This record gives sequence, structure tokens and C-alpha cells, in this order.
Amino acid sequence: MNTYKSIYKQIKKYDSIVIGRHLRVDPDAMASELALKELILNTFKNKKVYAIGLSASRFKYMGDLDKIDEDIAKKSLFIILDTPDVKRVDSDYIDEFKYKIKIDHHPFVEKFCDIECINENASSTCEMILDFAYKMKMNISRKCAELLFTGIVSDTNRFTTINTSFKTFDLIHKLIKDTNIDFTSLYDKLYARPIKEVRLQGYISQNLELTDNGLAYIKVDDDVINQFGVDSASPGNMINNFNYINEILVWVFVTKDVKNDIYRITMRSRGPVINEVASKYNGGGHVRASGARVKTMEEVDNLIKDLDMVCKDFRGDIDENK
Ligand SMILES: [Mn+2]
Repeated sequence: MNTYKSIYKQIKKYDSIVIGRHLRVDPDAMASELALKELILNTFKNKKVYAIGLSASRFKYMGDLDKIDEDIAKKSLFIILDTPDVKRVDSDYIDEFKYKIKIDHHPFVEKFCDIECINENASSTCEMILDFAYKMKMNISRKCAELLFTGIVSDTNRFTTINTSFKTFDLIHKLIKDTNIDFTSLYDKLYARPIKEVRLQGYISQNLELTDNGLAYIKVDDDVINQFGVDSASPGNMINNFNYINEILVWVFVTKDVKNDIYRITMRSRGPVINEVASKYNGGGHVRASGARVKTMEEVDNLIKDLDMVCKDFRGDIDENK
């Protein structure tokens, strides 16, 4: 509560506020920054508020993003959302801002802001923004409510993730009651996808490698990406669809990011802790939802081996004679 108060005080103090989030935008990051912008504009008159970062066409429906320059950065308060470490911040001016605030639900990685509001138990950054809005008695518009609902539903994978709590439902219940949003109509925008991606999903299902320890993995090479006419980020974007498969404890999708000449690895878990392995390979994230980027296929293979061991340990199958 005290942290909320100090954040609110800074928002009140600055006439120019820039809101940012992590690289490779996802619905929670996008919705939280646009919702916070709405909240501030609806609560305070005469403030300049910018929501920044690289846009993605599939989130265009949520709203437009803003551009800033160095002069704006120099006089602004910066609020960075959903981002635990400085290297993942989607802004060129991170060192220029006058004052910085972090609001995040990822496990702590490093301190890089003047105020850091971290709640690892929150289901999403949108949940934290919603909690903040209610506690600080801010004006929640319908547009803002729709954004926050979308972000929470997406980051909790429809209220199935481990951080979905009584508080999540409590806040959502209040939000729907207060704003009367037509929430079922929002799923269409969030979940509708082209048939070529469904076909790619079929390909992944057919070709997943499965170990005895419950690790599933696939390396989707560029020919396959081109064959299906999809984007190299597509496999990673559909990884949540592979939850609740009896034989699979941890699943890993590997794609090549040709532009940056690296392998991009997305991983999920139904039990074992995987972010520790991810951080060993230039990555990180949540306990059961992480990502990593490596330069060589050898590192990819080592990561897969490490995750296989994590699965083995989780099942308690360790041969004690070794
Ligand atoms: Mn998030």
C-alpha cells in the first residue's frame, strides 16, 4: 500500500509520463501499458502520457502506441511494466528518464528503478494495475476495464496458472460489476487465429520428440516456418496450447531468429521449476513459463538435456548409485 502511495505521488508530480514494457510484446505487457495510460489520463487533467514500444499487428486492436524522443525522456517519469531486467526494456532512452518506477510480477532479477513494486504472487501485471487503480480510487473506464480483463485472462491462460488466486477473481468480479463490460466478446479478439497457424500446430503435435522423463521438444527450422507461411515467433506464441498432456511435464519449442542469428527457445512446465535452467542460457522468466536465447545448436542441445534432468529429478527417478 505504501509503495502504491509513493507511485501515485510521483504520477501526480510529473506532467510528462512515459510508460514502457518488455521487448517482444505480449497481451499482458501491451494491455497494462495502455490501461495505465488510460487510468492516468482519466484521473488527472493536463498530463502528457506516452505508451511506448514496438507494436505488433496482432495487438493493434488494443490501441495505438506512442513515439518519444530524448527531450521527452529527459523531463519524464518512466513507468516500466512487466519487465524484471533492464536488458528486456523496450526503449532506447532508459538512462535518460528523470525518475523510474517498476511494476512487475516476474521473479526479481535486478534493481534498475527508483521505486520497484514487485509482486511475484500476482497473476499478471494487469492484475497489479487493477489493484493499484482500486486502492488509489482512480477512474476506470470501460476501455481500461476491457484491456485489464484481456491482460489477466491471457497471462493466467484463462485462470489456469498457479498464480491465479482468490484476489484475481475478487478484482475481476469487482471490475465486471463496476464497468459492465461485455467480457465474453473479448475472447474472439484475443484467441482467433489464422488456419495456417492451426496447421502448424498440427505439425508440431505430429513431430514433438518425447523423452522417458516427460520432456517434449521440437526444433522448428526455417523451411517449416516458410512452408506454413507463418512467422518464426508463431511456435512460441502457441506454446500454451500444449498444456495438459499426460506424457508431458515440460515442453520446449526452438526456432531460429534469422535476423538476429540466434536460437529462440520458449518453454513451459506443468510442475518442474524451469526458470533456473532458462537463466543459465541467457534467459529467464516465471517458474513455469520461461524463455531463452542462445547462439549455437550445441547450447540448445545442452539446455534440452538440462531440462530433461529437471524432469527426471521432479519425478524422483534419480538412481542413487550414480
Ligand atoms: Mn506478464
